[in-house]
Amino acid sequence: MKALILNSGVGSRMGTMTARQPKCMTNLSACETILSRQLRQIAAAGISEVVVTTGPFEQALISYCEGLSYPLQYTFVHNRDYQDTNYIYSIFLARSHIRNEELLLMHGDLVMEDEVFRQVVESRQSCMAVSSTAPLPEKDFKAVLQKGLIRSVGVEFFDGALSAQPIYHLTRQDWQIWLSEIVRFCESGSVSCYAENAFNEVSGQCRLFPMDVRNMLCAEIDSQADLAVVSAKLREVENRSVYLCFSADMLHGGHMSILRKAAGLGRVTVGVLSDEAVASYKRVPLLSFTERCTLFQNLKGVERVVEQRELSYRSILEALKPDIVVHGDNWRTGFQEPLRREVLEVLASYGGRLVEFPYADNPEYLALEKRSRAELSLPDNRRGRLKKLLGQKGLVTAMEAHDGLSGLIVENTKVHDGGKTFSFDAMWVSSLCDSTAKGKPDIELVDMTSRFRTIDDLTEVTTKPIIFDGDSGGLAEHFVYTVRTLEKMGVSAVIIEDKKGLKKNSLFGAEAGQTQDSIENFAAKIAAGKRAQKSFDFMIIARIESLILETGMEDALKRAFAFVAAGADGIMIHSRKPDPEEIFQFAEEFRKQDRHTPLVVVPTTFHTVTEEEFTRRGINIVIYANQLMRSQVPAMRRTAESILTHHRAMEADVQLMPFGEIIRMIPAED
Ligand code: SPV
Ligand code: MG
Repeated sequence: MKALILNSGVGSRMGTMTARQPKCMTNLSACETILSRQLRQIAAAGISEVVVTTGPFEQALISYCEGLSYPLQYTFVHNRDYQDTNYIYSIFLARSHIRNEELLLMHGDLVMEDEVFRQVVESRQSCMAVSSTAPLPEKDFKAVLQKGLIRSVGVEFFDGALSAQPIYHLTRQDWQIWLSEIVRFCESGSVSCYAENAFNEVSGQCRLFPMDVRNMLCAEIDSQADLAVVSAKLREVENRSVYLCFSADMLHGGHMSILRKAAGLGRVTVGVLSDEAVASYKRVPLLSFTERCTLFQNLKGVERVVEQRELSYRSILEALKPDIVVHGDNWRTGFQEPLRREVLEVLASYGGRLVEFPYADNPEYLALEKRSRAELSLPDNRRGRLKKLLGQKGLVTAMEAHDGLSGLIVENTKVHDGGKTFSFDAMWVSSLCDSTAKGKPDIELVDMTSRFRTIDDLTEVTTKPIIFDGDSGGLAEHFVYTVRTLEKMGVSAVIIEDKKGLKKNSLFGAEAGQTQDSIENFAAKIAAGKRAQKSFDFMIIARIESLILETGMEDALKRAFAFVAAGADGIMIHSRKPDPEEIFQFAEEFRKQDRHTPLVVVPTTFHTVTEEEFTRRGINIVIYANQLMRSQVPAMRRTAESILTHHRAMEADVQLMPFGEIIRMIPAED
């Protein structure tokens, strides 16, 4: 695309300001003239060739353009008869340079905000800037529309017309039609009228669309009074505060494009979403919050970076009160729709506005996101994430997964509520559910090789950190190998319980004839595991069975401190009472002496306690140890019974999910 700027006019209404230089060299501010602003906008849009028609003070204009050092190639076309002709004749003189081109045509005294310029340049169709909100000017251009297209442009139209500004984006085809008519006009001596008179003759053959800029700044400067008004409006525009929020940890063209557009609207503040908020609705960011802040701080056009703690914009908007919030239009539907509604409500409360740009759904960007997920699933990356989460979050939640499919449910289930998004942080590979899925009792009968296969199935299709239920850990001599294998597989933590002999599930309690290991033995096993560990971030968590086996609170606490001293990275305290009191008491006593070691609970029986209360009681990890399996068993049984009862499948169908939906949960490799 080429740009054509018409600068042959005398600008007599500017008084002394045009006595020694052309009007386009009039200063809008200390560091910008009308022309330098236009050329900056042209260069920023990636247009490299500019044709400038000149009139008075041609040499001054040429030197000025060249002195600006924009990456632009200029062609200057002088209209010697500028006193006696109009710009239709200047275009005629320039015709050989602009024939057969897609053209950006603009008057040299036009000042517009970057957003107007961008919209005109990026239009796919021929267009002219109009305003549906501006009052009709007495002497300036107005446009008359017919069937959504511009039919006539001139100063003489009033009825049903819109205020119009002479900046056009013209397709090669439309421009060819108009230019031919300009040539015909000039060759027949019509050189003192507007180029638009020629357009009006052929507008029926063109498809010139109105580009409604409403009350954005787009104005010609004809007089010193115009200059004062436009300069003031420009200052206002450039001081407008613009806010947009990013969760990205990898920047692509789509992000740069929306940032550029935002910068065209004013001074940009970027909100960087907290790690926790990003993880809740998308995935754990590959770059930490601080790194992501640095990324944005160093981008051109970003004036300030702030933290946006939650997905909801309410508190940040109430604090910053930006004039404009910018967002992609993809949030008009789906889970972000309530967020958008809230933004509109807050903006309305103080007179701000929302500007939405088309969302870039580029397959390359989707591929980048896929690569990030793949990155997250790699062992080295996944392993350390539990420790990181513990550092970032008040409470980490883990849900049981016993095969690839239940892993996908844990990975992808999200609940959107009140502008927040909730999802599980981690996966628990339960010995109980892993055994049950195989129809086996939970007595360390399913051997480690088989348990590792379950982990393999999970790591292949998910990215969330894994906490492995290591039962008693077996012999210390075996446990050291288990630790190494788990680390290698990218598991984040193993929890081993202080039992010995034939281990039974804790929910059976002391009646099942279970025996607790001695403190010394178990502490030695933990210490051996810690010595064997190769990576820095793998965690060995000691599980205390004293409350299950009813050996008392004192014993539980004594063990906890001994196991921490032996190197345990966390303590899991278990109970099978519906009343959470003994868990709370343990946490309280433990925290008196140890404020940092993570505490883990499995609230299967004491399920009334909320996550919020656990957080208050000093708990760090809540494991939902068996709920997915317990929901699948009755569903399967109901279906089996229904088919046996009715001797067909139809009656069961209402409770079944169509397989198409199940398949959609399974990631496809491409
Ligand atoms: C498991 O899920 O296998 C556990 C927790 O060990 S519990 O069943 O509560 O003992
Ligand atoms: Mg278990």
